[in-house]
Amino acid sequence: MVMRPGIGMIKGTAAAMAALAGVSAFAGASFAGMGQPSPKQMKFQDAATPIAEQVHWFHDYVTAIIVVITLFVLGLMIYTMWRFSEKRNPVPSKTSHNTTIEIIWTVVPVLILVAIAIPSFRLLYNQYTYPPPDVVIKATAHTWNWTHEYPDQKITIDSVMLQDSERAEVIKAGMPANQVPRNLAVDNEIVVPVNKVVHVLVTSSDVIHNWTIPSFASKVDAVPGRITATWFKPLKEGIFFGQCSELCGKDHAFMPIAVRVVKEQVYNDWVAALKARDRKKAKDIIKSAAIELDGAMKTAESGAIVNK
Ligand SMILES: [Cu+2]
Repeated sequence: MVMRPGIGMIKGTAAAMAALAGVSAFAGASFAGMGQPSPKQMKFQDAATPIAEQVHWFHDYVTAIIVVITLFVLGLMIYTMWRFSEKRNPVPSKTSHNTTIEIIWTVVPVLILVAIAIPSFRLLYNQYTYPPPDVVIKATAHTWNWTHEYPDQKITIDSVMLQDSERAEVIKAGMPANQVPRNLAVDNEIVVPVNKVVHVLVTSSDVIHNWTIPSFASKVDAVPGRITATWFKPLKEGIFFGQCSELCGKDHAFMPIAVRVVKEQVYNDWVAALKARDRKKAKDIIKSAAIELDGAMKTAESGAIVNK
C-alpha cells in the first residue's frame, strides 16, 4: 500500500498558515525555473514530480511554523523587557512555580513536534516506497562526468559538460539557447518518458559523487563499490538539469546531469535509434523534442500575456 497525503487539503492549510505568517508574498510568486536555476531565484526550482511537490509543501509548512514561533518568542521577549523593566516593576515577584504554565509549555511544543513529525514521516515513507519501474537507469559517476546505462535496453550514454565554444556550436545548429544553459548543458542528454516511473541506480567508479535533479527532488550519493538508488516520476515534459552535489575534486562543479522528459513515443524512437547505433538520429530526435518544447513554452508565455 502506498500512502498518499491529501495534497490538496494540506496545501490549503499550508497556504493559510503561510498567509498567517506573512510569507504569502513568496508563496505564489515564481522566482524559480523549471529544471534549471533562474536569475534572482528565491525558492526551489519548480517541482516536476509528486515527491518534489510534497517536499515543497513540507518546506512551506515547516517554514510557516518556524515564522509563527519566531514571531511569538520575539513578541514575548519585547513585552517582557518592557513590562518587567526595573522602572515598571521595581519589586519582582518571588513566584518560582506555576503548574498550569509548565504544563502548557511542555505540551504545546510536543504537539508542534507531532504536527511536524507526521507529514515528515509520510514524506520519508513516500520517498522510500518505490513504485514498480517503467525505466531503469544505472548512473555511474566518474571524475568528472557521468555514464548512464539503460540495462534493459542495453544502451550506454556518456555525458560531458559542454564548453562555451561547444555550446555556441550546438545553439548555432538549432538547439534553443535556454535549453543549453552554461555549465549545465551536456553533450549527450539522457531521455525518459513522461508520467513513467524511473528508477536510478547510482554508483561511482572513483570517489563519492552525488546524483541530483532539484526539480525531481532526487538526490543520492554515488559511492564506489555500492549501489544507492532514487526514483522519480516526471509529470511534465522538459529538460531538467542537476549537478554533482558531493564535493568530489577540482571539477566538482563541472559534471552536470541533464534529463530530457519526452512523450513515450519520442522516448521509444530515441531508444530504437540508439539500439541501431544511429547516434546522429538519436541527437536529431532530441533536437526536435527541444524545438517542440521551445514552441510550447513560447505559446504558454504568450497565452499568459493574452490572459492578462
Ligand atoms: Cu562529483
